Amino acid sequence: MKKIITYGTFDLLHWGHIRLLERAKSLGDHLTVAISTDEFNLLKHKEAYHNYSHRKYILEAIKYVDEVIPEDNWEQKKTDIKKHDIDVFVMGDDWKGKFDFLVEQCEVIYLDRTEGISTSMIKKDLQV
Ligand code: C2G
Repeated sequence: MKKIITYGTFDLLHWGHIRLLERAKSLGDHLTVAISTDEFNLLKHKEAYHNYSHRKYILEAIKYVDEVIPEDNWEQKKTDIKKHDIDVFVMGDDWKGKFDFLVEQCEVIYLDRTEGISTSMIKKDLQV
């Protein structure tokens, strides 16, 4: 079984996220998503509208997602890849190059980010 992993906050889930998850899953048979915890989001200078447990609940309902685990820190990727026997690490290409150090453990693929949608755009457009 070819196992894929990706990481993110996935707040206010939108079609750009779904397109990423769909393409990530199409690379293998099993997709694990590591969702940033609320505490880790603070380190990322991000404040999610939905808390971790609600973002996890939403992602677990997505047909492309097989498992959701917490992302607590920047350093856990290497151990995650080993622990979950991951074959491919996937991220949107806004992260291009940032995780190339993982190539010693698994394939690293950056997928093109979906233009025209983002969580911050949604928040801005909805501001009254
Ligand atoms: N994404 C995308 N297109 C968009 C928005 C997001 O392809 N229009 C992708 C991002 O490139 C990322 C994933 O969706 O691969 C999740 O995006 P975020 O929730 O913004 O994740 P981020 O804050 O970038 O966290 O350790 C890695 C970090 O946790 C990544």
